[in-house]
Amino acid sequence: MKRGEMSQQAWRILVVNGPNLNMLGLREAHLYGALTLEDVEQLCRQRAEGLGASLAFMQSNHEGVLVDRIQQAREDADLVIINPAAYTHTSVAIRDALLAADKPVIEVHISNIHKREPFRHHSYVSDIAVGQVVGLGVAGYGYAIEAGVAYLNAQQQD
Ligand code: DHK
Repeated sequence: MKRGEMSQQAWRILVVNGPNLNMLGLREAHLYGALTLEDVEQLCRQRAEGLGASLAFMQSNHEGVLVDRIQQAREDADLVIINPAAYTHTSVAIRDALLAADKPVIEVHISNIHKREPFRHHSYVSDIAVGQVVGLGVAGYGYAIEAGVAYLNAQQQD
């Protein structure tokens, strides 16, 4: 049975959030906005539901916890949407976990990392991702879900 089609199994989307994103709504509102992580989860659930996809949503401040959950995506997800936050710029382990999961990846950043400090310009994820959504605020998570479902549907037709 093919996923992502009416009356058949839904695409399974995993949304992964890295360190300090639990502080959304409190931290540096000029960069990250006023909405909380709970608001982001609700936005993601609504968008996924509208597209007939299922959603798992997680956040951790711990690299190993993120690695464990990403590895699990090999079995329980069709697409990984990830905002690795600070680990974007440091973590070979998260990159390797994404490669091991072997699922399409979309990278999200709330702020425009390319307009910020030089150490934020490099991402360990971007060259293994289908694409990036950067600098469009938390709305970027919704755009990533839309783009991800479109990508999965297109892949299925190939
Ligand atoms: C979030 C963070 O916490 C930073 O460490 C990244 C990213 C940028 C974001 O824009 O969502 O550099």
